[in-house]
Amino acid sequence: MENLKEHPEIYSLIKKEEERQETTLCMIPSENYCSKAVKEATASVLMNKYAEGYPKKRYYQGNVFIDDVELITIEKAKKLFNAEHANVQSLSGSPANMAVYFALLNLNDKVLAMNLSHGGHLTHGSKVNFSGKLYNFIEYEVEKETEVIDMDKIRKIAELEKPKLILSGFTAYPRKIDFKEFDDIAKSVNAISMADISHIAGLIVSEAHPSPLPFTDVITTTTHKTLRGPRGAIILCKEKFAKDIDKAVFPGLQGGPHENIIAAKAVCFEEALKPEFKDYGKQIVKNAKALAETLMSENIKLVSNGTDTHLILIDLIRTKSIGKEGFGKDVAVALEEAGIVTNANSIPFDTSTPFKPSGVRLGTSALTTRAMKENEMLEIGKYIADIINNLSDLELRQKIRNKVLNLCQNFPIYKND
Ligand code: DSN
Repeated sequence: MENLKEHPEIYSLIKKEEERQETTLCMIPSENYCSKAVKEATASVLMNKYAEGYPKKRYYQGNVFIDDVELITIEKAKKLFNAEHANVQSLSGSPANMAVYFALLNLNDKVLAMNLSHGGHLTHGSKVNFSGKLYNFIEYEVEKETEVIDMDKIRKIAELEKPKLILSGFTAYPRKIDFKEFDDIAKSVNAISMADISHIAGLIVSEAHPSPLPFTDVITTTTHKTLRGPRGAIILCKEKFAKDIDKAVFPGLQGGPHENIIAAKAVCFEEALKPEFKDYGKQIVKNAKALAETLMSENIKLVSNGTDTHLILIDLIRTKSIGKEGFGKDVAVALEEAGIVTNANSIPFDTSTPFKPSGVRLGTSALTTRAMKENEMLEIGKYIADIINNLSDLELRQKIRNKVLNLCQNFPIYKND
């Protein structure tokens, strides 16, 4: 970053952020550390080029190499996910979901999706989001007893409501998703099946979670979570939806695609096609299970009592040492002081507000990228439990901070590559 030194304010903040990432444990389940190759593609001269349109059908000259970049990315996306069609231009997860709705729905059409505080996403029909304002979203939820979705209930809602689209795929749900059953339900009521696999795409391509392909009609995914690529998204679909999806992305919603990011997506897909990525995805789940077991053995209550994925949701209301609603943020702040970066999150049937939620969301994908395994999860699980079970002990946070620093030094992200 020699040239960036001429811009000292930004240079020094980037250096500080680099140091923060190296010296803390990233346990936000939607984050990861991309490879140096992904970073290099992102920072390349492809940044300079306008390429409105699609390969071989551009509105600007000079796209001879850019066309190849995008075509290669499309082919790799199709191969990685076993998809009929891929649009790789979506800027991120929300625009990708927006493009699907714009392509396949009319305003006010009925969509069946998961409630936000039960694990859905803002773009899955939240009232404060364009999705909830423009379309008629009806919701399913997890069961109170098991905190898992009941497919029979979802089928009944679908039969009664006859939605035009049924959406699966979640942002705060620790359990396996039965995409086949979702698709069957959609087919039985003549609805389009859609899966937003943003969180678990890396697990799917590692065969650590069943895939919604090739049977689901439309799939969206971000590329920067468990998939470990650049910040962005893609849309995969059956050939019969391809034209409508492409038209919705451009010219419907977006202008010039970010071809530097598209190249970085190709690098990410190439990395994910390698056999070692399968080991990575499987290790993410092993790590999450080890962490979940440790937390539960230390009397920390987990939503659904465990995990099948990369994600763990702590229920602080039913964790004895807290036992009250609204403590998610306090716990997330305490953990950050100890160098463990998580996020406060609502839990199913949360009695508190989204601004003061009662849960904490954890994930193991970034730590697994650092080559941490089950032993490290046991250690980190104990640190997390100690902090939660002794929330007013400021000295303890500092002691754990030092241990976390040591752990980070032993598992560098970029420094020793
Ligand atoms: N912000 C993402 C997450 O953290 O799950 C979803 O968009």
